[in-house]
Amino acid sequence: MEKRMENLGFTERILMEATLYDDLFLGRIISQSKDLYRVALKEGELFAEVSGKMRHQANSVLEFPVVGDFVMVDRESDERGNGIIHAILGRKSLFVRKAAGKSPKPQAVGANIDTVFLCMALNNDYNLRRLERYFAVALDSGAVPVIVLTKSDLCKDLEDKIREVEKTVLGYDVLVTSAVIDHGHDMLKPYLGKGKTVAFIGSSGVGKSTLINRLLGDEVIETKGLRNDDKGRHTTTIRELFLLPDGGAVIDTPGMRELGIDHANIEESFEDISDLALQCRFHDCRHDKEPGCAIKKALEEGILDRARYENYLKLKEESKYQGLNSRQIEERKIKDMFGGKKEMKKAFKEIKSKNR
Ligand SMILES: Nc1nc2c(ncn2[C@@H]2O[C@H](COP(=O)(O)OP(=O)(O)OP(=O)(O)O)[C@@H](O)[C@H]2O)c(=O)[nH]1
Ligand SMILES: [Mg+2]
Ligand SMILES: [Zn+2]
Repeated sequence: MEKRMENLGFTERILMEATLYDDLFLGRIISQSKDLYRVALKEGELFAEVSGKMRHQANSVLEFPVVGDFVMVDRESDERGNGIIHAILGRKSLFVRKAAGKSPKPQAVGANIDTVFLCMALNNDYNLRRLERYFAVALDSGAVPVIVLTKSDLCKDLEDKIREVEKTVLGYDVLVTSAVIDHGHDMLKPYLGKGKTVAFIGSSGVGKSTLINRLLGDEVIETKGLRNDDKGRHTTTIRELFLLPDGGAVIDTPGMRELGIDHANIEESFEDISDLALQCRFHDCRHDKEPGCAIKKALEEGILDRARYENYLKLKEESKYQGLNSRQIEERKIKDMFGGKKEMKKAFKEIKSKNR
């Protein structure tokens, strides 16, 4: 039982915080299906929903539980009905993306993650610009990103790829795995262990669940076998937390088609570019036509990769609107362009009168 509590990540900090709640029981969210959560407790599991008060008081979807959250529930078993979740304990980290579709709402992917494995396959999934996007979001989550390059058996220029990736993630760890070559998953072991939680994130079909099965030592999660005919179909459909036999917890997530940015740490993930900008002659240099621009110089000399710089600008633009709804984004764009609604109307009037 001690081991189960450790595996569940019930650390000193969490146990202390839990003592603040009388008559409630500590649990951890292991999966979610619509409004119903699966919660693991010291002993056993139960289904639970959030309390009416919590639902009512939530200002954002991020205030609802997500897989990995530590929560306080009102019972130890659901034999007499679903449990009620009354509180979410302080989150150590939260990985947030922008939900797919038209509504730019944030969506939590997982909470209390120590290490987030950003998985990218070394076959046709390989894309440095997408990696930059994942890396920027991960750096803002509070979890430490580690890059996992999967399917190395399908790669012919491994050394070059590793070098490129290492340069892209500025010294963060880069691991190479293969599920075909035995024990390829051993690389991940140093990040796992008692009280630790790791999560796997990446496109569909890169081999996330395959790696997790290896770590679990069993085919717990459905994958597609070694067929590799995975074009466009998703195998994993829910986010789920598993306990590892050697200690610690692991979160599997469904492949993402695209990682929309809600929050990201662009400056840190492109620290090379931020550093260059400090060397521009003018502190408010726009790296456009100004003389003495260090970024332009680095681009010309090939020190800074143009595609990387363009992606930096793109991601920066995208994260500028973080956390806003579509109406707010429109207002912000108007403000950026004209300085405000009033100014926009004035500008339109002027254009109209000129065209007359
Ligand atoms: N050649 C090769 N194939 C692999 C490797 N790892 C996984 N695969 C295959 O890739 C396919 C997809 O693996 P999954 O583990 O289901 O991928 P996933 O990332 O969990 O995909 P989603 O659940 O859809 O997000 C399966 O057919 C695996 O057998 C590898 O290292 N090399
Ligand atoms: Mg999967
Ligand atoms: Zn400049």
